Amino acid sequence: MFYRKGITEMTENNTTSETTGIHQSQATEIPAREQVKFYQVGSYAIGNRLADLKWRSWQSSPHRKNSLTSGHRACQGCGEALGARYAVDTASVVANNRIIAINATGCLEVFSTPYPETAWTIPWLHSLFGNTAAVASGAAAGLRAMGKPDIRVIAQGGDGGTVDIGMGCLSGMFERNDDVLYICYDNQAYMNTGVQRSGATPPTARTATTQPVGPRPGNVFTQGKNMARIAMAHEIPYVATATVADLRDLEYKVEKAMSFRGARYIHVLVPCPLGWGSNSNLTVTLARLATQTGLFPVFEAEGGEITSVTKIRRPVPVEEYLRPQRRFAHIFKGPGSEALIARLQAIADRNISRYGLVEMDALDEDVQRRILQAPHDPTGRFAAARTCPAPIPTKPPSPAPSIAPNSAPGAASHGSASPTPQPVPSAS
Ligand SMILES: Cc1ncc(C[n+]2csc(CCOP(=O)(O)OP(=O)(O)O)c2C)c(N)n1
Ligand code: SF4
Ligand SMILES: [Mg+2]
Repeated sequence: MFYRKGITEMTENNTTSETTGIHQSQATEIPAREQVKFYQVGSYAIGNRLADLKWRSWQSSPHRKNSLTSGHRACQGCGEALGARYAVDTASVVANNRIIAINATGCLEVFSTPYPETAWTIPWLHSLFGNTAAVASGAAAGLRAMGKPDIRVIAQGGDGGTVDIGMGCLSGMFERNDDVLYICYDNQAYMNTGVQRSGATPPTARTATTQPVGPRPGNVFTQGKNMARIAMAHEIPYVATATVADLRDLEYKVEKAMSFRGARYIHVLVPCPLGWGSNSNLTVTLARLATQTGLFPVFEAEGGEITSVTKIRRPVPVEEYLRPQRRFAHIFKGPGSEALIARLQAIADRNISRYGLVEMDALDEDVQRRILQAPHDPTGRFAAARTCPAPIPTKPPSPAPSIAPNSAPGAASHGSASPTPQPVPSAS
């Protein structure tokens, strides 16, 4: 495991007491001054002091980079700040601090670099809103041309900068397999400019541009853009999803991504208290609920194939995730609320069966049945397409051309050099 390898190296460094001054306990391999707070054994909390070093977060290491340091202006409880700190610190440590970050316009860029200040302690470059992947590709190519391939390039952007305006550049980066790790911090809307809908905004969610009014309040029921699957379709070396609820998993995935050369993509769910209308102390809880409901599957893929999935012990009903967020408050009011919640539940259930998120045998029969019967088309888009009435013709249809008897089938196909068959003149 890459993550364990990195930590082991750190442990070996720590034993050199001339450099660290920390005494190592033979029995536990944990530095003596860390042996406090017994109640934390087995916990997965940040700074888990008694866990074996190989399981600890880079954030508990005195050797961490601290790439996004104090002084930034993110809101209290900002998932994006939390995710970026863990992701970039890990990438920096793994790259021996030989790293450069390219950042799309968006909250992360704005709150970390109010001119002329910066909260970044690594080389960092602001691109435009939509060309981050192209700028990162150029940086990687430039470093290669300068004979400095040891300097690693990461690119980062919000969901708007990634799945909407930046998607063309990102697809090109994937297709060329440029040596860049792209991290998308998905808070499911354009937060920096006042919470407008993006291609990653979930169905029914209220945003500034999807108001909770009318017969279908909030965002429309669509598939959205599943960027992780789009990245997988490019068959790049590594794709992963993660959330700020499991920061060690995020660190592990960044570390693993950095072990590959070529294009890599990590999609991190980062709750936004301001845009989601949630309490700032619920950021981690909501990220966890997003995965435990099945709404946000957490997995890894290599070369376009899924290689690991984070299982859910017990699927949580989607209401538990939706209720604490004011962006979904309207769906709990009004006559159609049960049907709306059922449709969202169907999306979660479909993910559960599609990604194999649960051990079915461990579930109650009614939950098993609900998941197995989850509609293949929870957003109703395909059904809508099938039932769409035929367009009303605006002028009478012209008579169907009769084909001359000696013309071969398919002779009129596109681009054919054969003479176009002429309609037989009508007798009248
Ligand atoms: C071409 C262009 N259009 C619009 C903007 C305005 N703009 C800046 S950031 C942003 C939204 C960013 O949303 P997202 O990428 O999801 O990042 P978030 O702020 O949510 O983290 C917009 C619309 C811009 N900077 N450039
Ligand atoms: S608006 Fe949301 S994403 Fe932006 S800084 Fe605040 S909490 Fe973070
Ligand atoms: Mg966003």
